[in-house]
This record gives sequence, structure tokens and C-alpha cells, in this order.
Amino acid sequence: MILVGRLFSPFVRRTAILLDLLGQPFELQPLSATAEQEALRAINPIGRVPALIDGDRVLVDSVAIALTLCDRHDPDGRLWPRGGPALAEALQTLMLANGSLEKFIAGYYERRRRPADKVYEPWVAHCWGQARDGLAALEQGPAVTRASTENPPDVVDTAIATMTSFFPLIDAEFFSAQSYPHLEAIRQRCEQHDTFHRRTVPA
Ligand SMILES: N[C@@H](CCC(=O)N[C@@H](CS)C(=O)NCC(=O)O)C(=O)O
Repeated sequence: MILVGRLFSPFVRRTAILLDLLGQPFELQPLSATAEQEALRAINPIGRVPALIDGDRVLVDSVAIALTLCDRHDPDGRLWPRGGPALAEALQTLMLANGSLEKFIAGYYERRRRPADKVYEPWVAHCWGQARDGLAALEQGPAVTRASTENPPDVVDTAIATMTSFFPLIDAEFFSAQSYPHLEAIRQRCEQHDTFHRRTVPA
């Protein structure tokens, strides 16, 4: 399999870590979603990372990729519940994490991708307010408050930890560890795990 995207993207990093957790070998093709759009769109028509080339198929979107990989390679539900209330809760937690990260990135793109005189700061504040409320809901959520400090990372932990480790790379003020102690505990536990060490963000 070939994972397309750079580890700087938390969506790509979480997918690389999941592939490692599942023991699935892959090659990284570190295309930039900004500078290499044309090459990227030839693989994923939406022009986003990650994409996972799997034989003659291309899987897109980190959530769809994670669910597909777990369906194939995690029959015991170690990393992702197989059904019932645990699955419903994991899905809601994952989508809250994804939504928070997408709104954070929307605010970042407003500043980064538009000409300086066209950046609309109230829109950044709006997006980042949504992201922060998403994080506050995650912080209170049952899957997070009872997260074990001993188990190896699962899909939800991996999404949370790669996201919270990403925030300070973009904005030093956005995420305060004191405001989200449960999320921070998950981040610290995951970042100590071998799979996270193997997939650090290149400087
Ligand atoms: N929902 C997607 C989001 C992926 C995403 O937004 N990736 C960003 C990089 S962090 C991207 O490719 N951005 C390029 C663009 O939107 O033009 C997922 O979970 O994979």
C-alpha cells in the first residue's frame, strides 16, 4: 500500500500510525496538498490527503480509510469496536475530533491561503470557536473521560493525540493543556508509544 501525504498533516500521521498499529506495511509518498495539487488530484480527485493506494483502488478520507482497514485487519475490535453502543460512541467521538480538526484547519487556511489583505479575522475566530467547543465536548465525553492510561492507542486515541500534537505547530495559543486535561493525558500517553515515535513530524 502507498500512503499519500506528508506526516505534517495530522490526518496523514494518524493513518500512518494506524497502519503500523495494524501491522500493515506501506510506503509513504509525501505529496504536499498545497504545492503538489496537480499530482495529488491525479490520485485523489478531491485533492486532499491522506489517500491510500491499495492495489488498483484508492481510498480517500482518514475516517473511511481507518474503518476500512479495521474492518479488514482488526477482527477482535481491539482498535475499533465492531458494533453496538461501543461503536456508536466511538463514531461520535471520532467525528467530534474530526470536526474540531477540520474547523481548526479552516481557520488556518483563511490566514495561510488568502492574500494578507483579504484575510477575514472574524471568520478565523468563528472557525476556531467551533473547534474549541468541539474540543470541550470531547473533553467531557465518556470515551475520553474513561480512556485507559495503559492500553495501546486505538483509533479514537490516535485521532485525538495526532490532532492535539498538531495544534502548537500552527498556533502556540490555540490549545492549552490545562483546559483539556483528559485530552492532554491521551496525547502524552500516545506520544510515548513506539508507533508515534516512528511517525514524528519531520522538522
Ligand atoms: N476529512 C478529511 C480531511 C483531510 C484534510 O483536510 N486534509 C488536508 C491536509 S491536513 C488537505 O488535504 N487539504 C488540502 C485542501 O483541502 O485543499 C480526512 O479526514 O481525511
